[in-house]
Amino acid sequence: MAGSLPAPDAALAGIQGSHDGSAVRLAVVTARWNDHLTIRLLDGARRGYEHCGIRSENVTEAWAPGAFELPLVCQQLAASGEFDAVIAIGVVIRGETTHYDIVSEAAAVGVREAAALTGVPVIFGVLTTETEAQVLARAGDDDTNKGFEAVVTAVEMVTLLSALPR
Ligand code: DLZ
Repeated sequence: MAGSLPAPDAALAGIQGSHDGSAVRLAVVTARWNDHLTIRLLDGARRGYEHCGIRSENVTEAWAPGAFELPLVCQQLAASGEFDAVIAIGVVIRGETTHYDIVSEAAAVGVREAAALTGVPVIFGVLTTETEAQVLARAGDDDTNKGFEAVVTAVEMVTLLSALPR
């Protein structure tokens, strides 16, 4: 069973972000590998823009060849100064070779490094699974779609960082 993203909770003490994306500028980079599946995550992300009130003129979408290439594209967009957050969307499914481990680790480490190097949230919307069925269970038409969750997470990170001391 796929877990789902908990919302900010007013009962929790301490600084939290919000899901108000009305002032958030977002870049979303999607991998073309497994594009019959990544398009489902991108559809979820597009519903996420609406859910968070992100203005269409504040969204830029781009495509990368595969998950391995996502970090560099995200890093360049993050460093541009034009976006408050960047999202990497991809699907890596285990096959018969070690490629899965190499591609999924490169994507995860690279996305983390892109955020650390630029100070801009770079959200990991990459599914790494054993089967296509596991992807489909996380790429449906509801709020548990991992593309949708990636957008909500991006907005929460942007609003959280702006609420914290610099
Ligand atoms: C080569 C490869 C393989 C085997 N599997 C995937 C995958 O499941 N998901 C994905 O996004 N990309 C895959 N790729 C492509 C690599 O990400 C990369 O595009 C190529 O190795 C070229 O650098």
